[in-house]
Amino acid sequence: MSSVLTDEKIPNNVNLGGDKRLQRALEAWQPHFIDWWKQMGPVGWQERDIYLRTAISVEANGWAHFDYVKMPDYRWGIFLEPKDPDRKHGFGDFQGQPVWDEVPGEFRNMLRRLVVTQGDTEPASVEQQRNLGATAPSLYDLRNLFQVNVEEGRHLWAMVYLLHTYFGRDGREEAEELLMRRSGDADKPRILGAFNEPTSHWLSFFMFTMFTDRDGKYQLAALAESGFDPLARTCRFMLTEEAHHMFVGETGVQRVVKRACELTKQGDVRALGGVDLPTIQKYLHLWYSLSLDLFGGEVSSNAADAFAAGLKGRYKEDRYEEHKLIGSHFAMDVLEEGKVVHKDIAMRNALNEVLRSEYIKDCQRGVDRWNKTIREEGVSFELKLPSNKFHRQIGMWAGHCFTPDGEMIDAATWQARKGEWLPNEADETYIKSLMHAVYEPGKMASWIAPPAKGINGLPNDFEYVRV
Ligand code: BYC
Repeated sequence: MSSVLTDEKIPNNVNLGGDKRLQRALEAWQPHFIDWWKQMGPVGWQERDIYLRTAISVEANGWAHFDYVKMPDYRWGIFLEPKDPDRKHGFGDFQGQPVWDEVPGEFRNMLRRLVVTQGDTEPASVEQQRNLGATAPSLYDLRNLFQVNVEEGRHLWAMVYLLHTYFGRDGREEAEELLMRRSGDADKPRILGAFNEPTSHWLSFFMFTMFTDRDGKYQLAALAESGFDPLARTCRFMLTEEAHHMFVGETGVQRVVKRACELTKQGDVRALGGVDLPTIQKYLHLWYSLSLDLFGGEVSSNAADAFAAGLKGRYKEDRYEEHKLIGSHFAMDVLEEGKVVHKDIAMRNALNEVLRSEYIKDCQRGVDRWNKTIREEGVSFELKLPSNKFHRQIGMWAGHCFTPDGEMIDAATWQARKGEWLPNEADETYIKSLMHAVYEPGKMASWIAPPAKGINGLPNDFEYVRV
């Protein structure tokens, strides 16, 4: 099952050649995907050699192959973790029963919605980032951008495989729709909010890969627990690739922070061509709050239903002792008659908030590492995650105004002060003014420190993209 057929049109470890109908359907979708990639993928660079990692198997020690490749020739493949024939439902109403290899009729719509929502984010992020190649701060960063982009393309393939294999005609139609929606388009936007926000410069790209890709980690981890086994198996392997995306984000911001500190010690950071720490804080506020929205409403019957059906679990379900969650509660802040109160909510209905709480802890660990850099540089400043109520567009806190400290304020105060907390037009203009491409191997833009080490053991001045 885990052997890989790389000589086929679509590399895979799912014995695609053994199901001619499915193979034909996916081979028919493939040129549509390539058209979409050429039309909506990275602008320029398509004919250049990029030093990329390609997934070639799911073996822990050797799943990736590094070489120069032109992006449209990237071998987007279908890889699922090997099947465990004894695997049982780990949670929900079917706990202890054998997992499903087919979609049960009564949960078909719910499952399709989860797969489509997950799938939609992948091409969306590629669209959001398509112009960034023109202003890359180094060849190292340019290559990382394209690595993230091609792997988001592969994650789209992962979801399209599920749609084609398990959802018949509707699935094939959904797979086409995934190539039709467009990030930020007023008429046919991407499904989730953050995936319609512009990622128009590299500071936003690094914040996006830190915070929004990290939502991906938690959502994929919750789906990796699924009792629909093909979904669990594909998400497990996607998580392997996802780790690099968050690395790009966390270390990207860390390098901007480091440079900000170096320049702070020399004088006025902006006059010296850097991004000052207060501005970094504003972009942190923005992308963190947009990413919190991606967990859905705080109290959600959708989340309860998906858990009950065994389709979407908690982060690392194994860590918990109880897996049915009937009669248990989660203590959380809720809004009642315009006031914030702390209350017990039925656990199944609170599962979006439970997952969000795990995500918040993970984000805090990253911010702690950035603050360690600031301390090591001897600068007095602390980056902070804002309250989970700050600047929310989805869920209970949407439509109400809160400061980054979580204090409720009226709309007039919000309007008057939001420019202190979120990037304003002047900040955007300033950050964009810094974005000039640096394409000389080993050289970095003025506003970012070099990485600690290169890719795959190579030096920083390796020609990661053949310009
Ligand atoms: N924007 O019950 P509710 C990634 C809708 S990122 C717009 O509160 P639910 C990646 C919701 O659809 C991970 N609409 O929430 C990262 C529902 O609509 P309907 C992506 C939203 O359903 C970087 C209504 O509001 N994966 O992989 O429990 C680069 C009430 O919903 C939003 C997934 O998301 C929003 N933010 O939870 C590349 C996993 N939030 O039904 C990739 C699959 C909610 O009333 N998706 N709504 O029309 C899910 O598990 C769930 O759909 C959500 C929402 C967690 C997103």
